Amino acid sequence: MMASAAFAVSSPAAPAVDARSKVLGGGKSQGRNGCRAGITRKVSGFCLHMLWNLDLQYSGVANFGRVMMALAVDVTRFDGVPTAPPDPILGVSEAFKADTNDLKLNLGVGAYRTEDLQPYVLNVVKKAENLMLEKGENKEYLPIEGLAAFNKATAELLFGADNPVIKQGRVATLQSLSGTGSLRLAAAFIQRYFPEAKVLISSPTWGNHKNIFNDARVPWSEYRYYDPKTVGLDFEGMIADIEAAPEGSFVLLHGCAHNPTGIDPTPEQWEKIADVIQEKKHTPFFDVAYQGFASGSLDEDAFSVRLFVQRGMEVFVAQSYSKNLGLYSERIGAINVVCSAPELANRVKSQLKRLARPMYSNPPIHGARIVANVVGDPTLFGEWKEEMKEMAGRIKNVRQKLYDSLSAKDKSGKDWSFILSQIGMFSYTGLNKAQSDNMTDKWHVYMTKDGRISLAGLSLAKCDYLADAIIDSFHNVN
Ligand code: KET
Repeated sequence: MMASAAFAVSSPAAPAVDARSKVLGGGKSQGRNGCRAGITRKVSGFCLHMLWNLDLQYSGVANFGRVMMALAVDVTRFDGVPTAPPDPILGVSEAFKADTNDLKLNLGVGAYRTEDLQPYVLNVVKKAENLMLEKGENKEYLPIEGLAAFNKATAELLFGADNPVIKQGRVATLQSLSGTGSLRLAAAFIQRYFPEAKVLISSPTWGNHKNIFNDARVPWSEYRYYDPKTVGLDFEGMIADIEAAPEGSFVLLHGCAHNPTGIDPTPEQWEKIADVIQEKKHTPFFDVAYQGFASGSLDEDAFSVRLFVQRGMEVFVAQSYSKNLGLYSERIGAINVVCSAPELANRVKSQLKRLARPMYSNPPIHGARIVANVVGDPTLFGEWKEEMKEMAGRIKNVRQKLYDSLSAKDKSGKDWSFILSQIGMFSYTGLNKAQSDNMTDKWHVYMTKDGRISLAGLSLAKCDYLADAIIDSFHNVN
């Protein structure tokens, strides 16, 4: 392998010793001898011999690239590393960028766009950032647990400032790397302290949930959630599966705006879910990535979490500010663990810190300050709620318009009203993989292959076009 590659070096050229020595591990200052020492460490005697001869015979730099290539082939450790498939959600954005057609529409990732389909930085975020600049704050490391003002604000936003669990100091809150990082940290905690326990995940769920628990080596199984026949919640199936799971499992629940289905349990159904989780001594684990985005109200969207907490249960909650404050790339969120005693919360927190330290040491400060400033300032807090209502309202408008367009254009009599009963950023269209492929290949509509479309990436002006694409894909592709 190496031999044939090395023999390919044929035209006269000087070995660029400095550069080659970098590749081979001998530093510039070591000169030729250093280079050879590097070679001796990394390649076979035969190759060493070949290169030594080249050194003596050739001058110029033209050949250097080929020599280097030959060595790179020989020394690789990566032969056994296959190319990973693109991410089912973030990979869609990459494919969208590469499409040059003017009609293209990105309904893949759940990221809010304006009516002009542009990314949106909230005004309150800009104001909070200006405040930060004015104060001239520094960039020192945060403690492992994050910014104290953020941790206080985020727990209060989630549970309600007057919630007894906060007053009694029963919540372990750690700022972490947005929703994903917070879930991952809790998964590591479960793996370490409950290695026998299983996590129950809804079927379907956000694609990354399975990756997170797989990578943390936490076993998981699915509970029924979506019923394609009713295009609604399979409540009986959900309850039966949670009931049948081994006692002491962790039950992953979407706090609101279930991703990808957009179907949430009713308050009465949440009560029953809490009943069975309590009976089976399971632990609820909420993923709250859309607080305020489902209904437009922060309190309403925290209903499920607060219900479980009010019942005196120990609860995990991962929070994200990607969507509701539009802080996607700031990676700001938190993991909260409600414990039955303050002393337990302290212990749990100390262990979460211990897990975070070797993973990423401590979290970034910028997003934490933004959240703390917005939530901590009554004026900014009020403005945020207004902006959130506007965002949630825009999504509701396109949802309605898409339904109207589909109903007007589709003459088959199909009932599209499920689109109106789904909530949050997404619509789960029921399109299968082949139909979703048709949406992309023929219509340049980028979406995930499970049939999910992000209405946050849709404008009123594009609803008719999207309706045409959906009708064509639904009726003409199997
Ligand atoms: N939970 C859910 C349910 C969720 O939809 C997302 C993101 C996250 C957590 C994590 O978000 P973070 O930015 O880590 O705070 N969902 C969108 C983006 C993504 O897949 O990463 C999406 O479903 O499009």
